[in-house]
Amino acid sequence: MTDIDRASNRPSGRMNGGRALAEMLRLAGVGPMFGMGGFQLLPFYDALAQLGMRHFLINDERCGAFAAEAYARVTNRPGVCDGTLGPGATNLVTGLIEALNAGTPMIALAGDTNRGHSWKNMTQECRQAEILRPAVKELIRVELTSRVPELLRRAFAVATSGRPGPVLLDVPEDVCHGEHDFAAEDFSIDPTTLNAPARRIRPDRADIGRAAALIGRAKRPLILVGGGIHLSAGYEALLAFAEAQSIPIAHTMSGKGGIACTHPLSIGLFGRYSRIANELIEASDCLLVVGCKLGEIATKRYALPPESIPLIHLDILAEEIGRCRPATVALWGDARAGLEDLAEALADDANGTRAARADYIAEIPAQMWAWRQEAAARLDSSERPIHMARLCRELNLALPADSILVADGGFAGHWTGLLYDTKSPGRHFIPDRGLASIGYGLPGGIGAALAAPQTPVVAITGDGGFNMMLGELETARRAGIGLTIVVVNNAASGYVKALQHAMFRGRYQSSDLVEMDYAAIARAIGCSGVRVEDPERLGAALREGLAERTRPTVLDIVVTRDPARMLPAVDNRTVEIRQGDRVA
Ligand SMILES: Cc1ncc(C[n+]2csc(CCOP(=O)(O)OP(=O)(O)O)c2C)c(N)n1
Ligand SMILES: [Mg+2]
Repeated sequence: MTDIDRASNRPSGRMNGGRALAEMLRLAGVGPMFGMGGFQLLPFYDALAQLGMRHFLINDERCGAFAAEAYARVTNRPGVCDGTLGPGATNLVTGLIEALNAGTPMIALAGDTNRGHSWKNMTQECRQAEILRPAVKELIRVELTSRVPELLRRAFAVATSGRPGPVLLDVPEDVCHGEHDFAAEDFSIDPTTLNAPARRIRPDRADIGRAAALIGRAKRPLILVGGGIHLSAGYEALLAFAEAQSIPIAHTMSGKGGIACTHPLSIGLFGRYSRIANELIEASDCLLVVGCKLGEIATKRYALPPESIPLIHLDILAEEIGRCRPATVALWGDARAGLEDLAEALADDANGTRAARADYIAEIPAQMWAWRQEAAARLDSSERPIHMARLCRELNLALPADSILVADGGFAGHWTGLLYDTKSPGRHFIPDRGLASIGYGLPGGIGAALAAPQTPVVAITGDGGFNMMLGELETARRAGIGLTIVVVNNAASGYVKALQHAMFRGRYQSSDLVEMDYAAIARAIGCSGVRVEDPERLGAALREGLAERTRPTVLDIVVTRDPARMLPAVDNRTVEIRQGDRVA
């Protein structure tokens, strides 16, 4: 819909607050919404029905927030979810914090008490604004029905500007049910605020000059990318800069897909788990950190990178720069804009620089080859129960370049973060590293599948995370989406069990799950379900799932039950990693 269409399609006249909310979201062109109704927001639901807008009932508001969050990641447009007064609103908290920490644009609506009766023990009344405020970038309380369009407009501006994030609109019952005479002019929205990033800022010229000088004279520079590269959609700028300057790129879990993992300049994951990247960081003489917070996992609990290496930090949030590691040069700005400016500043010497770095660049494929040789036994393993590395290899083989893999917060996310290879730049790997809650996989997969209906979407989740969300299989079935859900069935809260193995000599407490057949459960809900115990069957099962386009498929993958072998590598919080220790 063009802006003109939108403008000519403005409503006017007497309507309630719920209708005004829906009309504004319609003008904003939002995608499918996720929520669970309650009395307060019912006028909004009624308006959605009348306007023919897509809204999915979810079985837990947390999942609605997760689904909207994943939708936003795939589209860079704010995802929309809602919850009713009290428990509906409080159930949104986890998903909203995921969005807050990951910088994902979202609009959440929460019904609140009728102000004529607030503070008189209304049913479900709680101090929800206070509970939700630290979970969002901005909480906007709507006090007048007449201000609904204006404040929703504000919500979009906040959600997509600067570092994107979630905005919660707290809507009292009487505001939602109350009526107002609206003029057509009330319904306007700035089209630039409908996508993130709404606006781009460029780093200071002098800072770009200082950074370019550091990079220009470096012999072994490296780029470390985080999730900010996706928020900025800076893929072309990153690739152009790295190729022009012959600089390899390492990524965090969130930054995976900044360039294709299969690109010769990609050195894979760095931080807690790494193929070859950590060693290359140690040997680097200049690091350019792009859109990355340098948090605990990226830095192996602040052990990386060595303080002696000059570090340039490019980030949209000025206060993130220097939080965990002093920056030699701070570049405050949009990732794409900053990379473009650096490329321009260094363009004249690019040919000479590439020649000078030829030997350095030649090391990368050789090191990657050596790593692959060392990891081959695990990647090709035919052992039963299935080896996680083998599962990752089969995902690499089966998933086409345009597919999206959504990874849950359990150890499946770490395994795929390390071993899954995206084949083109973009949002092809979506892990919930904002808050790393388990349970994101299935609802995240729902949001991603609805955002990209033509794209193959696979969600990988632990059995514990899947148990949390089983009800959402009903949502996925009802939505009729061809989502493939890979359940890593180890009959355990595996990450916890592995840590108990490493730290408490195998004294396990509350880390075992009942052995279950998730394929049978899926079939009972009307989904397709395939249980896989033989690694040779993995490829065919994945292809079967990808081919199913109208209902979800659950692949129940029986993997190792040995807690000594559940993690992709030694966790440096529990044991010192020594030379020669295996890294998957
Ligand atoms: C909501 C939530 N609770 C607890 C944790 C801590 N945690 C991290 S991994 C993990 C184990 C999850 O089990 P499962 O989903 O089966 O994954 P596995 O590690 O077995 O692959 C737990 C409990 C978490 N990340 N999120
Ligand atoms: Mg498990």
